[in-house]
Amino acid sequence: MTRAGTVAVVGKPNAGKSTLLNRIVGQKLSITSPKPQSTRDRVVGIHTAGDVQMIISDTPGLLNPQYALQHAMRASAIAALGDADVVVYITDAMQGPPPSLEVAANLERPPRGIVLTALNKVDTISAPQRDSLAAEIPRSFPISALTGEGVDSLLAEVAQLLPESPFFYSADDVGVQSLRFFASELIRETALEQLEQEVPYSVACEIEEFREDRTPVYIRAVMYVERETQKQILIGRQGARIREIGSAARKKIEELVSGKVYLDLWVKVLPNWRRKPRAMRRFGYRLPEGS
Ligand SMILES: Nc1nc2c(ncn2[C@@H]2O[C@H](COP(=O)(O)OP(=O)(O)O)[C@@H](O)[C@H]2O)c(=O)[nH]1
Ligand SMILES: [Mg+2]
Repeated sequence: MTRAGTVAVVGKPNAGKSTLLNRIVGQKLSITSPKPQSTRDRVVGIHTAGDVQMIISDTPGLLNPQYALQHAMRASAIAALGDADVVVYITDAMQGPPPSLEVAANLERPPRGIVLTALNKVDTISAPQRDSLAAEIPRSFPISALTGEGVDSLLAEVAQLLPESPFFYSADDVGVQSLRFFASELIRETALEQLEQEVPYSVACEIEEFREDRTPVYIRAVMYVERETQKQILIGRQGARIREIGSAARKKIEELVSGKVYLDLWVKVLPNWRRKPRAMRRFGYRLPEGS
């Protein structure tokens, strides 16, 4: 008899959702960043151990949407939440006792699945603080997505709660999204690392060509920004910034495809794309129904 089901990792921006997904699947599937709102759409990881298979969705941070892209991000998180057999509500333990998921996510009703609270970043607080916090919050698990502490206990509980079911994926699958998707995310992550303040939030990455049949693998990608001034920043003095982003991103993509890559990276302006549903769809961000 096997168990299999869906798990949604949800929580506020920067709580450590993507770090937790990567920890669980043992690979860097989802981009992480000290800057909030790095995850824009769900990233799905598969974790199979023994007779249990978890299909885990990392989601964008729950926040009050201000513009179209944030509406799409919230909708993506809410959809994953609604689909899940088990919800892992992840909070930053440094911030003390969290509000309930319903309050944090502004939900009208509790989700269908069972909610476990993961009190993350316990590596940043003392053991007594950790223990009293865990005692205070029902069904909570003190963890550190960064060090791995407590993650096995959390997973053991999740496993117990999943329904009896055949596996949905083969036992050695880790991700389900395309190499194109992961490559564009790695380019965006590199832009987040190398750029200050508002600019990286305005970056969307589109893969125009991905030729795996060539050696090195040929990838042509465009980073779209919202304004001409952002384009200048992204390109940098005499192209220094774009070259650095390109070279760092290329190394990450080479790990992903286990081979040499030629990354042909461009910058273009698409004015105010984060507020434009059509532009967002083109970048693969799904808008909530009816918009
Ligand atoms: N100290 C500490 N930092 C963490 C932990 N988990 C995540 N972080 C950091 O918190 C930041 C946000 O993490 P990320 O996974 O991108 O958060 P997300 O927005 O919820 O997906 C990153 O700088 C992570 O390295 C943890 O357990 N301990
Ligand atoms: Mg994230």
